[in-house]
Amino acid sequence: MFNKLLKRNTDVVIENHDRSVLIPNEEVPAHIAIIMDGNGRWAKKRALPRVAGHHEGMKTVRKVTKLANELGVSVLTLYAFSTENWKRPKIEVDFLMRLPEEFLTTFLPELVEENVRVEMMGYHENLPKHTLKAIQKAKEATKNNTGLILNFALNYGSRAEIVDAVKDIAAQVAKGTLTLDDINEDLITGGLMTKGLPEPDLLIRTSGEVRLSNFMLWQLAYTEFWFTETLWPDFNEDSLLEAIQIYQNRNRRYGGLKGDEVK
Ligand code: V07
Repeated sequence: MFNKLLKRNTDVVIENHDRSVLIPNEEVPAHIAIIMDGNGRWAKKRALPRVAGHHEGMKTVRKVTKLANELGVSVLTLYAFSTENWKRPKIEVDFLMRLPEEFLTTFLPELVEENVRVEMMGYHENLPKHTLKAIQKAKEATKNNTGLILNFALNYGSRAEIVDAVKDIAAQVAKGTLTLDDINEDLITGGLMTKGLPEPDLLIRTSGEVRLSNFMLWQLAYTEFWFTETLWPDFNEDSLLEAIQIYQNRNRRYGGLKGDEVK
Protein backbone atom coordinates (compact mmCIF):
# COMPACT_ATOMS: atom_id res chain seq x y z
CA MET A 1 0.00 0.00 0.00
CA PHE A 2 1.23 3.44 -0.87
CA ASN A 3 -1.63 5.38 0.63
CA LYS A 4 -0.41 8.70 1.90
CA LEU A 5 -1.85 11.35 4.11
CA LEU A 6 -0.95 14.70 2.65
CA LYS A 7 -1.54 18.12 4.04
CA ARG A 8 -2.24 20.68 1.32
CA ASN A 9 -3.14 24.17 2.48
CA THR A 10 -5.74 23.62 5.15
CA ASP A 11 -7.36 20.59 3.53
CA VAL A 12 -6.28 17.12 4.42
CA VAL A 13 -6.24 15.13 1.19
CA ILE A 14 -6.08 11.37 1.20
CA GLU A 15 -4.07 10.09 -1.74
CA ASN A 16 -5.63 6.70 -2.13
CA HIS A 17 -4.40 5.19 -5.37
CA ASP A 18 -3.56 1.61 -4.78
CA ARG A 19 -0.25 1.28 -6.58
CA SER A 20 0.15 -2.24 -5.26
CA VAL A 21 -2.07 -3.29 -8.21
CA LEU A 22 1.09 -2.98 -10.31
CA ILE A 23 3.07 -6.16 -10.80
CA PRO A 24 6.40 -6.22 -8.95
CA ASN A 25 9.45 -6.52 -11.21
CA GLU A 26 7.26 -5.93 -14.27
CA GLU A 27 8.28 -2.72 -15.95
CA VAL A 28 6.04 0.29 -16.28
CA PRO A 29 5.76 1.41 -19.90
CA ALA A 30 8.57 3.83 -20.79
CA HIS A 31 6.38 5.77 -23.21
CA ILE A 32 2.61 6.18 -22.83
CA ALA A 33 0.61 7.95 -25.55
CA ILE A 34 -2.96 9.10 -24.91
CA ILE A 35 -5.82 10.23 -27.15
CA MET A 36 -7.76 12.37 -24.68
CA ASP A 37 -11.30 11.98 -26.01
CA GLY A 38 -14.75 12.66 -24.53
CA ASN A 39 -14.41 16.18 -23.18
CA GLY A 40 -17.35 17.50 -25.22
CA ARG A 41 -19.51 14.53 -24.25
CA TRP A 42 -18.64 15.03 -20.56
CA ALA A 43 -19.89 18.63 -20.82
CA LYS A 44 -23.02 17.70 -22.77
CA LYS A 45 -24.04 15.20 -20.08
CA ARG A 46 -24.00 18.12 -17.62
CA ALA A 47 -25.72 20.58 -19.97
CA LEU A 48 -22.49 22.62 -20.06
CA PRO A 49 -20.83 24.13 -23.14
CA ARG A 50 -18.22 21.88 -24.83
CA VAL A 51 -15.42 24.18 -23.73
CA ALA A 52 -16.24 23.43 -20.09
CA GLY A 53 -15.30 19.83 -20.86
CA HIS A 54 -12.01 20.88 -22.45
CA HIS A 55 -11.25 22.98 -19.40
CA GLU A 56 -12.02 20.10 -17.04
CA GLY A 57 -9.81 17.86 -19.17
CA MET A 58 -6.81 19.99 -18.23
CA LYS A 59 -7.15 18.87 -14.62
CA THR A 60 -6.87 15.27 -15.79
CA VAL A 61 -3.70 16.16 -17.72
CA ARG A 62 -2.21 17.46 -14.46
CA LYS A 63 -3.19 14.33 -12.46
CA VAL A 64 -1.95 11.88 -15.06
CA THR A 65 1.33 13.75 -15.55
CA LYS A 66 2.06 13.73 -11.83
CA LEU A 67 1.42 10.01 -11.42
CA ALA A 68 3.27 9.03 -14.61
CA ASN A 69 6.29 10.99 -13.38
CA GLU A 70 6.12 9.35 -9.94
CA LEU A 71 5.93 5.89 -11.52
CA GLY A 72 9.07 6.54 -13.54
CA VAL A 73 7.45 6.77 -16.99
CA SER A 74 9.97 8.43 -19.37
CA VAL A 75 7.62 9.98 -21.93
CA LEU A 76 3.94 10.89 -21.83
CA THR A 77 2.60 12.01 -25.22
CA LEU A 78 -0.82 13.66 -25.12
CA TYR A 79 -2.90 14.36 -28.24
CA ALA A 80 -4.15 17.87 -27.42
CA PHE A 81 -5.06 19.18 -30.90
CA SER A 82 -5.00 17.50 -34.30
CA THR A 83 -4.52 19.10 -37.71
CA GLU A 84 -8.18 18.15 -38.33
CA ASN A 85 -9.42 20.05 -35.27
CA TRP A 86 -9.23 23.37 -37.19
CA LYS A 87 -12.59 22.36 -38.72
CA ARG A 88 -14.33 22.95 -35.38
CA PRO A 89 -16.24 26.20 -34.73
CA LYS A 90 -13.86 29.18 -34.49
CA ILE A 91 -15.04 30.03 -31.00
CA GLU A 92 -14.08 26.53 -29.79
CA VAL A 93 -10.69 26.62 -31.58
CA ASP A 94 -9.93 30.03 -30.04
CA PHE A 95 -10.75 28.66 -26.59
CA LEU A 96 -8.58 25.56 -27.13
CA MET A 97 -5.65 27.71 -28.22
CA ARG A 98 -5.80 29.53 -24.87
CA LEU A 99 -5.53 26.28 -22.88
CA PRO A 100 -1.75 25.78 -23.18
CA GLU A 101 -1.23 29.24 -21.62
CA GLU A 102 -3.76 28.64 -18.90
CA PHE A 103 -2.36 25.20 -18.16
CA LEU A 104 1.19 26.50 -17.99
CA THR A 105 0.30 29.62 -15.99
CA THR A 106 -1.23 27.34 -13.38
CA PHE A 107 1.09 24.35 -13.48
CA LEU A 108 4.50 25.35 -14.84
CA PRO A 109 5.95 26.02 -11.35
CA GLU A 110 4.90 22.53 -10.23
CA LEU A 111 6.30 20.93 -13.38
CA VAL A 112 9.63 22.68 -12.83
CA GLU A 113 9.60 21.57 -9.19
CA GLU A 114 8.83 17.97 -10.16
CA ASN A 115 11.65 17.79 -12.73
CA VAL A 116 9.22 17.36 -15.69
CA ARG A 117 10.38 18.47 -19.15
CA VAL A 118 7.75 20.03 -21.42
CA GLU A 119 7.98 19.30 -25.15
CA MET A 120 5.70 19.80 -28.12
CA MET A 121 5.35 17.97 -31.42
CA GLY A 122 3.29 19.38 -34.24
CA TYR A 123 3.24 22.08 -36.89
CA HIS A 124 3.99 25.59 -35.64
CA GLU A 125 2.29 27.10 -38.71
CA ASN A 126 -1.25 28.27 -37.93
CA LEU A 127 -0.74 28.17 -34.16
CA PRO A 128 -1.37 31.59 -32.59
CA LYS A 129 1.72 33.48 -31.40
CA HIS A 130 0.44 33.61 -27.82
CA THR A 131 0.13 29.79 -27.75
CA LEU A 132 3.62 29.24 -29.13
CA LYS A 133 5.08 31.82 -26.77
CA ALA A 134 3.66 30.09 -23.68
CA ILE A 135 4.95 26.71 -24.86
CA GLN A 136 8.37 28.12 -25.75
CA LYS A 137 8.67 29.58 -22.27
CA ALA A 138 7.77 26.23 -20.67
CA LYS A 139 10.22 24.33 -22.89
CA GLU A 140 12.96 26.77 -21.95
CA ALA A 141 12.15 26.67 -18.22
CA THR A 142 12.21 22.86 -18.15
CA LYS A 143 14.88 22.05 -20.75
CA ASN A 144 17.40 20.75 -18.21
CA ASN A 145 14.88 18.64 -16.30
CA THR A 146 15.59 14.92 -16.30
CA GLY A 147 12.26 13.44 -15.18
CA LEU A 148 9.19 12.71 -17.32
CA ILE A 149 9.06 14.24 -20.80
CA LEU A 150 5.56 15.69 -21.13
CA ASN A 151 5.15 15.77 -24.90
CA PHE A 152 2.08 17.63 -26.18
CA ALA A 153 0.93 16.73 -29.69
CA LEU A 154 -0.48 20.05 -30.85
CA ASN A 155 -1.51 20.71 -34.45
CA TYR A 156 -0.14 17.24 -35.12
CA GLY A 157 -1.10 14.86 -37.93
CA SER A 158 0.67 11.59 -38.56
CA ARG A 159 0.21 11.27 -42.34
CA ALA A 160 1.51 14.80 -42.89
CA GLU A 161 4.47 13.98 -40.65
CA ILE A 162 5.28 10.90 -42.77
CA VAL A 163 4.84 12.85 -46.03
CA ASP A 164 7.31 15.46 -44.78
CA ALA A 165 9.86 12.81 -43.79
CA VAL A 166 9.54 11.18 -47.23
CA LYS A 167 9.90 14.55 -49.02
CA ASP A 168 13.03 15.31 -47.06
CA ILE A 169 14.53 11.95 -47.99
CA ALA A 170 13.53 12.39 -51.66
CA ALA A 171 15.22 15.81 -51.72
CA GLN A 172 18.43 14.28 -50.40
CA VAL A 173 18.32 11.54 -53.03
CA ALA A 174 17.73 14.18 -55.74
CA LYS A 175 20.74 16.15 -54.46
CA GLY A 176 22.84 13.00 -54.48
CA THR A 177 23.64 13.08 -50.77
CA LEU A 178 21.64 9.89 -50.24
CA THR A 179 21.15 6.75 -52.35
CA LEU A 180 18.09 4.47 -52.57
CA ASP A 181 19.95 1.83 -50.57
CA ASP A 182 20.31 4.26 -47.65
CA ILE A 183 16.52 4.34 -47.20
CA ASN A 184 15.44 2.10 -44.37
CA GLU A 185 13.08 2.15 -41.35
CA ASP A 186 15.57 3.89 -39.08
CA LEU A 187 15.99 6.71 -41.59
CA ILE A 188 12.24 7.31 -41.72
CA THR A 189 11.94 7.02 -37.91
CA GLY A 190 14.66 9.68 -37.61
CA GLY A 191 12.75 12.03 -39.90
CA LEU A 192 9.63 12.07 -37.71
CA MET A 193 8.74 14.53 -34.94
CA THR A 194 9.37 11.82 -32.34
CA LYS A 195 13.05 11.65 -33.32
CA GLY A 196 15.05 10.61 -30.27
CA LEU A 197 12.06 9.36 -28.26
CA PRO A 198 11.36 5.68 -27.63
CA GLU A 199 8.30 4.27 -29.45
CA PRO A 200 5.14 4.21 -27.31
CA ASP A 201 4.72 0.99 -25.30
CA LEU A 202 1.11 1.74 -24.44
CA LEU A 203 -1.59 3.71 -26.26
CA ILE A 204 -4.69 4.76 -24.35
CA ARG A 205 -7.83 6.21 -25.94
CA THR A 206 -10.67 7.34 -23.73
CA SER A 207 -14.39 7.74 -24.38
CA GLY A 208 -15.14 4.49 -26.21
CA GLU A 209 -13.88 5.46 -29.67
CA VAL A 210 -11.75 2.69 -31.17
CA ARG A 211 -9.78 4.52 -33.86
CA LEU A 212 -6.30 6.04 -34.26
CA SER A 213 -7.50 9.29 -35.85
CA ASN A 214 -4.19 9.97 -37.60
CA PHE A 215 -2.15 9.70 -34.39
CA MET A 216 1.44 8.35 -34.50
CA LEU A 217 0.68 5.77 -37.21
CA TRP A 218 4.32 4.81 -37.79
CA GLN A 219 5.36 4.89 -34.12
CA LEU A 220 2.48 2.68 -32.90
CA ALA A 221 3.44 -0.34 -35.03
CA TYR A 222 4.26 -2.56 -32.00
CA THR A 223 2.39 -0.68 -29.26
CA GLU A 224 -0.16 -2.26 -26.90
CA PHE A 225 -3.56 -0.54 -27.23
CA TRP A 226 -6.03 0.01 -24.37
CA PHE A 227 -9.43 1.58 -24.95
CA THR A 228 -11.74 2.69 -22.16
CA GLU A 229 -15.31 4.02 -22.08
CA THR A 230 -14.27 6.54 -19.42
CA LEU A 231 -14.52 10.14 -20.64
CA TRP A 232 -11.23 12.07 -20.37
CA PRO A 233 -12.40 14.47 -17.59
CA ASP A 234 -13.40 11.38 -15.53
CA PHE A 235 -10.11 9.57 -16.18
CA ASN A 236 -7.97 9.59 -13.04
CA GLU A 237 -5.00 8.01 -11.28
CA ASP A 238 -6.84 4.71 -10.82
CA SER A 239 -7.63 4.62 -14.54
CA LEU A 240 -3.95 5.04 -15.39
CA LEU A 241 -2.93 2.36 -12.91
CA GLU A 242 -5.54 0.02 -14.41
CA ALA A 243 -4.17 0.62 -17.91
CA ILE A 244 -0.61 -0.05 -16.77
CA GLN A 245 -1.67 -3.15 -14.88
CA ILE A 246 -3.35 -4.55 -18.01
CA TYR A 247 -0.24 -3.68 -20.02
CA GLN A 248 1.93 -5.54 -17.51
CA ASN A 249 -0.34 -8.60 -17.60
CA ARG A 250 -0.22 -8.70 -21.39
CA ASN A 251 3.57 -8.47 -21.35
CA ARG A 252 3.83 -11.19 -18.73
CA ARG A 253 1.79 -13.59 -20.84
CA TYR A 254 4.60 -13.70 -23.37
CA GLY A 255 6.45 -15.67 -20.65
CA GLY A 256 10.09 -14.87 -21.18
CA LEU A 257 9.81 -14.01 -24.87
CA LYS A 258 11.38 -10.64 -25.42
CA GLY A 259 11.98 -8.16 -28.20
CA ASP A 260 11.53 -9.45 -31.73
CA GLU A 261 9.92 -12.68 -30.56
CA VAL A 262 6.84 -10.83 -29.31
CA LYS A 263 6.66 -8.62 -32.37
C1 V07 B 1 -6.08 20.93 -24.12
C2 V07 B 1 -7.34 19.78 -22.28
C3 V07 B 1 -7.10 18.31 -22.23
C4 V07 B 1 -8.14 17.52 -22.98
C5 V07 B 1 -8.00 17.58 -24.47
C6 V07 B 1 -8.44 18.82 -25.21
C7 V07 B 1 -8.42 20.10 -24.44
C8 V07 B 1 -3.32 20.93 -21.96
C9 V07 B 1 -2.77 21.56 -23.07
C10 V07 B 1 -1.40 22.00 -23.24
C11 V07 B 1 -0.80 22.00 -24.50
C12 V07 B 1 0.52 22.40 -24.66
C13 V07 B 1 1.25 22.78 -23.55
C14 V07 B 1 0.68 22.78 -22.30
C15 V07 B 1 -0.64 22.39 -22.14
C16 V07 B 1 -3.82 21.63 -23.99
C17 V07 B 1 -4.98 22.08 -25.92
C18 V07 B 1 -6.10 21.47 -25.40
C19 V07 B 1 -5.00 22.65 -27.28
F1 V07 B 1 2.53 23.14 -23.68
N1 V07 B 1 -4.58 20.62 -22.18
N2 V07 B 1 -4.91 21.04 -23.42
N3 V07 B 1 -3.83 22.14 -25.23
N4 V07 B 1 -7.23 20.32 -23.61
